[in-house]
This record gives sequence, structure tokens and C-alpha cells, in this order.
Amino acid sequence: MNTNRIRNSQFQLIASAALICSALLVSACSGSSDPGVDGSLTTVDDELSEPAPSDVMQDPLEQNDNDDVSEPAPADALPDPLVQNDTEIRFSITVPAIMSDTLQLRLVWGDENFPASWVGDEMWSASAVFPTDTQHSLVVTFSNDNGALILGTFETELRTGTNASETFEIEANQFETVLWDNDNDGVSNIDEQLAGTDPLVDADSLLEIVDFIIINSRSGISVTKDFESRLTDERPFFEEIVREPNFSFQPVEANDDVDIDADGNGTHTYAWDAGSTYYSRTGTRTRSANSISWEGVQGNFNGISFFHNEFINTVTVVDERTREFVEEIEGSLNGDYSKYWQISTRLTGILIEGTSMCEAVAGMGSMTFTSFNPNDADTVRTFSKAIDDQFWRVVTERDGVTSEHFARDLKMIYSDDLGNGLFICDFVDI
Ligand SMILES: [Ca+2]
Ligand SMILES: [Ca+2]
Repeated sequence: MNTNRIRNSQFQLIASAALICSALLVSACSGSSDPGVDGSLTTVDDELSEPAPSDVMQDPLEQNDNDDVSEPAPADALPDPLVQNDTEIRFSITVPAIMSDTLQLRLVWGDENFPASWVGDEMWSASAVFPTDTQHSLVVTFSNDNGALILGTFETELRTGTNASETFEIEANQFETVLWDNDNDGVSNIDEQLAGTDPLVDADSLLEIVDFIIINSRSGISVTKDFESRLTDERPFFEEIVREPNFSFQPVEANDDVDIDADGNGTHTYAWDAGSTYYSRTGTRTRSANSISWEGVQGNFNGISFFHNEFINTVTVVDERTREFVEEIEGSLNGDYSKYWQISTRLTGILIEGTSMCEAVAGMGSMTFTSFNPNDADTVRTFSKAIDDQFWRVVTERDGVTSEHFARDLKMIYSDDLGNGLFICDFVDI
């Protein structure tokens, strides 16, 4: 056996292993109990002067279980220049978009607490040197007002590897923002800042609460009261009645005619004419598989002004107890000054047990009012309520000024009978 050749090849093998360790910093290389690798090359050479066959075959990259760790070689007490103890983590972070001069981004990992630097747009960066192969919770906090108002956080368990450096990326949509709602009004801090509202004040808690809002106060139309309630369950249903008019100042007879066929389709007209004044309303009822629609007109002349409305109203059976109410009304009053209104209503109603009426429990709508009278303000009023909301939210824009309030109840017209948004929603035809 040529000892020198073996020595040389061993030397090359060990030297290569050391180079590999140095280059790759493989974790298996960092064990300090392997004198064959950890020792200087001189030591290796000395050891190899009397090689045992098993030593020759041994892979220097493998941990030697037979090493006596209780008696470390003197070299083991010194720091191992080949072992990677630290790793630099480079954080690349995209935050949710918001414009402010007082944004802040901070990172906490274990006991380390350090800021990120703004790069541009929504990009931030940070870097820190951590011990290798170590795990802590990483908490990244994105805030405004120099840290006073938290906009979002990102949390994860971060375990470092054994490379000299690593990159860690966080995307904007990984930030939890919804839960950061300081005033607990259901709108997150960041959404409030984007909308320009105060994230520290629940503005709703300051709003006035009134008893009710009347959605058809201008048109005066209630399809339930004026049309559907005129019908009985009889089909076909035909009835002609001569009535005293509602207007006591005009004692003329009114004709009140209903004509509904076996399928639930037909008309209803109520009208009187006193020559100088008149009133009429007429509607056509259309039944489909799961809905009843009324479409028609209402008008009157009081000797001074013409009053006119066109309407279409559909109540749809969604399920045994749930109904959808959709109504569009356009109307005008033409006298000394002309006024116009447009009312859109979309409600969800729940059938009140033992009755044919539904109560509006949710929905939305708008009332637009335009006037040529300089004493009137043009007004757009919207109302809305989610099923879980306690009140109807009413937003009024009058002459460019927006105000809000809450209403406990919603009424179709000014009538105690039609409070709580009551409407007929159970039909013999469906
Ligand atoms: Ca809020
Ligand atoms: Ca707020």
C-alpha cells in the first residue's frame, strides 16, 4: 500500500469536504465533535500517519458517533470558523396602500424589536442578524400617527435557517386589518382613514334616533292600502261600489271598481270627478309564478295644482316566510312651482304569523326630491338597514350638505296601520 498516495487522497478528500462546508455551510458540517474535520489540516495529517482501515473508509462529512465528547480536544473550545452561527434576514414587505407622512412599520422577533425603512410606494424593507436555526414569533405592526394607531399586523412563526442570509417577504394582503377597529364601530382603522372618518370616534353613537321614516310621504301611495287590500280571497273577484270620497270638502260620489280574473290578473280603479276638482287612481294587477305586481297611475287636481304619480310595485315570494318588496314611484306636483320626486324601495319582509302582512326587516331605498320653488331645497335621502342592524340609517343630502340619523321604524305612508314597513305579502293566488 502506498501510504503517501492514501495520505494525499485523504488530504484532498478532507480538504474538499472543508471547502464544501465552507461553501455550502451544510448543517451537518457544523458538528464540533468531529476531530477529523474540525481539527486543522496538520492534525488530520498526523492522525492519518497510522490509518486504521475503518478510518480510511469513513466519510468525513458524517458525524462520528464514537467520538468522545466528554473529553473534547483543545481545538473544540475555540469558536469554529466554519460554523454558521448567525444569519441575516432581509425582510421585503408590501403594506396596504394608504397615504400618510406618519406611517411606521416595526418588527418584533423574540426579544428583537426593530423598524423597517420605507423604500417607496407600499414597499418597506428591514434586515436583522438572528441566530441560526432558531424559532420565535414574528410580529410585524403597520401603524399610523407614528405608531399610535395600528392599521394592520402580520404574525407568523419564523424559524431561521443556517444560510448566511435569507429573504423573507410579506405581501399587503397578508396583513390583518379588519380586526383593528379602535372605536369598535365595525369599520377598521385603515378603512376609516381611507374614508376620512375618525378611527377613534364611533360617529354612529352620536347620531340622533327618530321614531320613524316615511318613504312615500311625497307620493302618498301605498299599494297595500290603496290596491291590494281592496281584494278579497274570492277568484274571480268583481265588485263595483259607489262611495263617499275621502275628501270631506268635496261631497261627490266616487266609483270604486275591482275586476280580478280567476288567475289573479285584473284592475282596480277608484275615481271621482267634481268638475273643478278630481281624483283618480287606477292599477293593473299581474300575477306571475311567484310574484304579484301592481302598475298604475294616481292623480288629482285640487283647483290649484296637478298631482300625478306613476308606480310599479312587485312583491315576490322568496320562501314560506320571506318576501321581497320592490317599488318604483315617480311623481310631480305642478302648480305655482313644479316639484318632482322619485322613490326607489327594495325591502326584505318577514311574514307576520297569523296575518297576510309582512314587516320590513331589511332593505334600502332612495328618495330624490327636486323643486323649482326657491324656498325648497333639492334633497336626496337614502335609507338602509341590514337584517342585524337595530335601526334604519337615513342619509340626507340637502343642498350639498350631508347629514345622518337613525329611524326605529320605516313606514310606507303616514299611517299608523302601515308602521314597521308593513305590506300585504301573502296572496291567495300564489
Ligand atoms: Ca372604526
Ligand atoms: Ca369611527
